[in-house]
Amino acid sequence: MENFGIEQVLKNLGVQEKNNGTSTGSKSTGNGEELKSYTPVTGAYIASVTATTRAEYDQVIDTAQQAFLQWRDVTAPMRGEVVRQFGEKLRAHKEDLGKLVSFEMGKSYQEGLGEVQEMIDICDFAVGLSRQLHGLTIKSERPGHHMQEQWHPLGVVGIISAFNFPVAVWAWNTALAWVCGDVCVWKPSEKTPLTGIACQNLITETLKENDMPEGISCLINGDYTVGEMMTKDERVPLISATGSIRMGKIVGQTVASRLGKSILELGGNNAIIVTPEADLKMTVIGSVFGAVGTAGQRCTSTRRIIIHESIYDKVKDAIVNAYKQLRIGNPLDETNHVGPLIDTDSVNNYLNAIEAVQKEGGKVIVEGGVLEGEGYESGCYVKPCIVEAENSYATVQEETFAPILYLMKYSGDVNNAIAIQNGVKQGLSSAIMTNNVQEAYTFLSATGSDCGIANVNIGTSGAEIGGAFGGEKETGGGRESGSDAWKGYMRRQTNTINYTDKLPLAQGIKFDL
Ligand code: UN1
Repeated sequence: MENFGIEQVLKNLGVQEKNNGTSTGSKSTGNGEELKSYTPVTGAYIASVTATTRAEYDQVIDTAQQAFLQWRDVTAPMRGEVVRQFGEKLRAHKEDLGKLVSFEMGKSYQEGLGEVQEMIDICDFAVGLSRQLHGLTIKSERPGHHMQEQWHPLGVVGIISAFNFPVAVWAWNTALAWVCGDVCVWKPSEKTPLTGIACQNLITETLKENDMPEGISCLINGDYTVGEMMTKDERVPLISATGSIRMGKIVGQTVASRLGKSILELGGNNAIIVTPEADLKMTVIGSVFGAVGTAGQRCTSTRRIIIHESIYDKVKDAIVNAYKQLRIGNPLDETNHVGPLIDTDSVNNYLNAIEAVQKEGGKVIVEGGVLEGEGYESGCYVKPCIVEAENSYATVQEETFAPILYLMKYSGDVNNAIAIQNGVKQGLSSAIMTNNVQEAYTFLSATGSDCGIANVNIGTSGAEIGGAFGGEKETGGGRESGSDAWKGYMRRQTNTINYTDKLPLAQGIKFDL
């Protein structure tokens, strides 16, 4: 393995040469098959984790259930205190964890640090929340009666996360779930198991320092068959899954068939509308970062730019020119803008999409392709590519997790652009670039964007943790992170308390004995 200081980083984070991929907080040897982690940065092998066996999984759930019995009784502000301390550990290890994210997943070091910052921010948010898990009081129709609504913990929460945000998405879920009194079982992507080990080590330390039971944070590893153990398991009342629409449909249906709850955060097909009143400079920065940041592997990445015909050529030329400045290469080198795709399967999907869209009539205006030669040995580095295309093309309708940007024109008023923007099955993120208040508010109105996220004069990616994160339609409808997303991790209970010595019935029903 080439050395980017990664050996030291792994050591600092307690990641070994061979790791037990199954953990309830104590160390033991895993029995399952070895999952090997390779970096897309150089193609080198980093380390391995064992996949979770059925027997190990059952033990994990047992331990988690035991832990829940204690954890739900710890006061919410005390649970918040534990999460606060976890946030402190993340602060202390921000550089190490950011570097490991960058090395194992391939995003730029800046973005790796940004991802750890999102974890720290959601911990802070959860700490505040731990004193604000508010219910309601409700006026009763009966004299001498009081009604209220309370929120109680659910139990074991299963978290399935994707490779592209290997640590932040786990934190959005787990920090909230913990202050809510739930315990969590996490299955990270099999493409990024080592960042999972590093996070589990940090939380295990925090729990031990607080004398909290093993099992509040559990880790399992493996392919979809391991995920399926959880989705089918009635002992896991909530599954929160982030990933492809294909995966989400299977997870959603499996969990629904046992009437469990799920939070699904699936694919996007995010567009920026550029109107004649857009600021060109902001449009270019927002579009280019949205399309090539994380090598187009965010669920919020910008896939489509819908430009008014009157300014189409100007905007197109400005974006094409900006693409000429992009530096592609080792993401740990901070002068590079674009790192590698996660693996060669992803590279093939990228190549296939470029070929397919051309067959449908798409015109490539910034050439794609796989980079070869020194520094590109992993075979995962590709050129961000731009295609002029129609929204109706099958390829444009699909989310390809790679830096391919589709440009398209609209004519007439902003409603025509909104119709194109909404004319896909996904509904995660959307944006409009305009300084015209009528256009902006039309876009945000009930007849505007149909996405979970709709921005004005900001790109489609890079959401802050304070808002609820997720989308509509095939994006799955789930909400994670800020606002009142915490309610998804709790069960609601309605209480009616009678403080009289009479028992009047609701709806005025008379029942005298
Ligand atoms: C994802 O790609 O799954 O809004 C999450 C963003 C990030 C999160 C993306 N804060 O781009």
